[in-house]
Amino acid sequence: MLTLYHYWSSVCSQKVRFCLSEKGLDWNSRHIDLFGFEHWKPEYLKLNRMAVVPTLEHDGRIVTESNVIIEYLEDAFPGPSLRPGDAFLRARMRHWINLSEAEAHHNVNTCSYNLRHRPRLMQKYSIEEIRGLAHGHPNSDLRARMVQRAERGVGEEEEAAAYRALAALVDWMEESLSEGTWLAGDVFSLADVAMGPYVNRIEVLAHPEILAADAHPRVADWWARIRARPGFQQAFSFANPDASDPVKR
Ligand SMILES: N[C@@H](CCC(=O)N[C@@H](CS)C(=O)NCC(=O)O)C(=O)O
Repeated sequence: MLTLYHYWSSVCSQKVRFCLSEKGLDWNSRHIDLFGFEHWKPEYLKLNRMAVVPTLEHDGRIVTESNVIIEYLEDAFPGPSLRPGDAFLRARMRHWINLSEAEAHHNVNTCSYNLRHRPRLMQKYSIEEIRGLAHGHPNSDLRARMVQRAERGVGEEEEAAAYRALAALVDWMEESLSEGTWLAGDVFSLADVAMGPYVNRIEVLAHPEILAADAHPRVADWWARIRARPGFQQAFSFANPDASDPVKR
């Protein structure tokens, strides 16, 4: 039995939900309310020491880290293969999986903060409450960043640098897609699963023009094909259980 601990709009959770749908796997949902700090509770920390979603439980065994989880699902279950047969293309696939964490995740998180995360926090808590709550954060680096960001938001220059990094990543995708219909050649793979949720998020951030089809026709075509996949639609149809949340996508 598969149980996924996840949050509806978390890009890393979307990545795993997308993989589960593409593999045709049934799973139980355990929604973790990040803005209710459910991921800091001792029961959850026993599953995920880093206090982040997603976490996968498979027959009582725990797998964390979204990139590790999608490779695990591919290894553990038959069904549609999401890895190219060719060793070089598998290396390219892993390179994109890695870029989804090393480049896309960090920068998308920075660009999402002022627009999406901060208003959601401020709707629920005062700055004093956030300072108090932060004492309970299990990770000291994240604790300091949480207070600093809640107090001041992400700085203009930090945000601009993150948008520049995302634009460079989309340029890189365009180049990669000149060599095949998908990010790792002509086979839909975990590379596309890993990057899809980040492109989905960029589209609702402050600079969706990063994705403009005139400058990036191959990325635009790839994104249309990703969105048309039943697996993507199923994974992204998971509804926000909190109707009061100002963020809708
Ligand atoms: N490298 C981790 C990153 C996980 C991560 O940062 N998850 C975010 C949601 S996308 C989270 O749980 N954030 C909660 C927090 O920062 O307090 C993975 O890929 O699983």
